[in-house]
Amino acid sequence: MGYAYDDQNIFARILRGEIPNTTVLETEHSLAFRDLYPQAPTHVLVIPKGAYISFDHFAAEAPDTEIVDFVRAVGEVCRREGVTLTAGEGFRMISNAGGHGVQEVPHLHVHILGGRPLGRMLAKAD
Ligand code: DGP
Repeated sequence: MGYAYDDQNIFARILRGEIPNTTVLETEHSLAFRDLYPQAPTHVLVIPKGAYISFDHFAAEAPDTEIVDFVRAVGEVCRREGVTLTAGEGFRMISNAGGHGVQEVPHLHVHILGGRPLGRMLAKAD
């Protein structure tokens, strides 16, 4: 079974300019903007402009140019937010996928969180 992308998801609508966002960085193939419900002083979402649901979808089907652009965009956001190991105190990247990953928006996004100690990676499972 292939990947079935829903082009009515919120981030697709942001990419079409139908919903406003607070942009941190825009590149040829990627967009980074602030999470609406920040969980840390830095909470930025980085998304590819292409129609990919999840990281596995992106890794399987995106051209190399889009993958390089996306990875570089993540690094540049970290630099701009001052959370790199050269200028700051570090960060966490999270990319939720599917039901077990508790993904709410079915367009690939990486959360970049930082600006405070973030605690352990996972809370205990329910
Ligand atoms: P996830 O569970 O990984 O799919 O997280 C989706 C994130 O998207 C969540 O942290 C809240 C954020 N979010 C949802 N709707 C909007 C929106 O309209 N604008 C922005 N900037 N963020 C949103």
